[in-house]
Amino acid sequence: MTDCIFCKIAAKQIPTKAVYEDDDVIAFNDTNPAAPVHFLIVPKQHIATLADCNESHGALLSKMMLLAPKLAQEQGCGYAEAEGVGSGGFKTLFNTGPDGGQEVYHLHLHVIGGPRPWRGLR
Ligand code: DGP
Repeated sequence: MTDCIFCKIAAKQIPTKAVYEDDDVIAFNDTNPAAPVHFLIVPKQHIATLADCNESHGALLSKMMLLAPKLAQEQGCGYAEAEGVGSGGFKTLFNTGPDGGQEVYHLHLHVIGGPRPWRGLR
């Protein structure tokens, strides 16, 4: 996918500071943050949308979902039940398709948090 901005970021063709990276995924801060903490967890493999995923993507999706609370913790908006409601927390969001507000057609999981108030996402 030569014209895909997130493929270019994953391939290091566009220098971007990663908050996390392994062989399968890269996570980096959103250029248009909706909250004090707003980063994206992005598979290195080009998949356009969540609606393009099937059972073969299960392990990848699981990795992305399980990374969200771990990286949120590292980025300062983690949540631990033991610390009680009112302490920390974050949103996770996949935008899918035009009516889902998707702008970049390369699968990504938004992780959005930090002390409120913040505007959230369109
Ligand atoms: P979505 O609407 O779910 O497709 O959101 C795409 C997000 O990607 C949007 O919040 C802004 C962010 N974004 C777009 N281009 C870039 C980029 O080149 N670098 C970074 N870090 N974020 C980008």
